[in-house]
Amino acid sequence: MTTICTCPDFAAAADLDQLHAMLEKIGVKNGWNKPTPSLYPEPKQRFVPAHWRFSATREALHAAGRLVGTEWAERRNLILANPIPGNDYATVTTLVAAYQMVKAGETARSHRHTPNAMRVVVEAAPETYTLVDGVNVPMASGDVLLTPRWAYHGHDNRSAEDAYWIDILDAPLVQLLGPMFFEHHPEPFVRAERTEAATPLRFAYQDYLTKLLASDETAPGVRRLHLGPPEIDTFDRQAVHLGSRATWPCERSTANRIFVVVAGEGQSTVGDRTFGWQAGDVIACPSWLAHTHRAKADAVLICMSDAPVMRAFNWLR
Ligand code: GTQ
Ligand code: FE2
Repeated sequence: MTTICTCPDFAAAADLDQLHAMLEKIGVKNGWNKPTPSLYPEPKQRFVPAHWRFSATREALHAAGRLVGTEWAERRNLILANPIPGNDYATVTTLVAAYQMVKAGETARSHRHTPNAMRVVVEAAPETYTLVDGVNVPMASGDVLLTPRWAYHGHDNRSAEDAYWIDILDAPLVQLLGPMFFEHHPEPFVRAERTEAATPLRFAYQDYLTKLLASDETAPGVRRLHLGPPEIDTFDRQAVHLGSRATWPCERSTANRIFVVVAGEGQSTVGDRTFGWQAGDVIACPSWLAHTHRAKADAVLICMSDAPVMRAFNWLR
């Protein structure tokens, strides 16, 4: 088979319109006809500030608990998709948050995936576990639990109370870059025998709260504690304590953040939006927007941030 060259006669282009039409024929776009980077001296944020109330989603999870079984739903979760047109997943550009509920006596089978995950527990009675690589990790209210990429993990609620928590995953970043892999555990759900309450994958509430309260103030009434070592490369987490009526002003940054309220009450202004919050609530704080957090009553927040990604490529400002 021979192909006949149907190249446009560029030499005959009399004006830009003709040239642009010819460019179409060879499958290229002109780069001079659209806004150049110099017209965007600063990041334009597509995602918006947003807030979700645990009090509302708790009821929704309860109804889902009646209608959706963990035998066929991989996870019974509610995705906190940022409310912008066309988005049904990401909470901020790189991260997704979801509420999840595992009923009393119920299990969610083990799987593994390339996205990294963590959980902030809202309500869980003793003997509620997340299984990581075959070991039970206890879940209690306020605990922060890490599930690094490719670790097998499932959930096992052996208590008599339904358990509620918030998942944070870097799945939107993985989708953006491409390396998305997922596998079920080869066996149906197996209960783990071994329990490890003290592991680098668990930040127990009482432990980190004690350290947080013993740390120096970074602003009047504001204390912050990094929950590390990292274990996860793409996002970090900080516990923040705001004393009653303390205000924590945060400058805009290229890092995207998600806040989870662990305790207390207050209000946050993100960009031009203000949200009143309580324990269990989630706030999306997209990059390059200033934000301020105020406590009405002593409050503990967990702040997840993709700063490690920005820092790795020297884009953190
Ligand atoms: O618990 O393993 O919210 O894999 C989304 C994906 C939770 C989990 C989510 C997940 C999980
Ligand atoms: Fe998972």
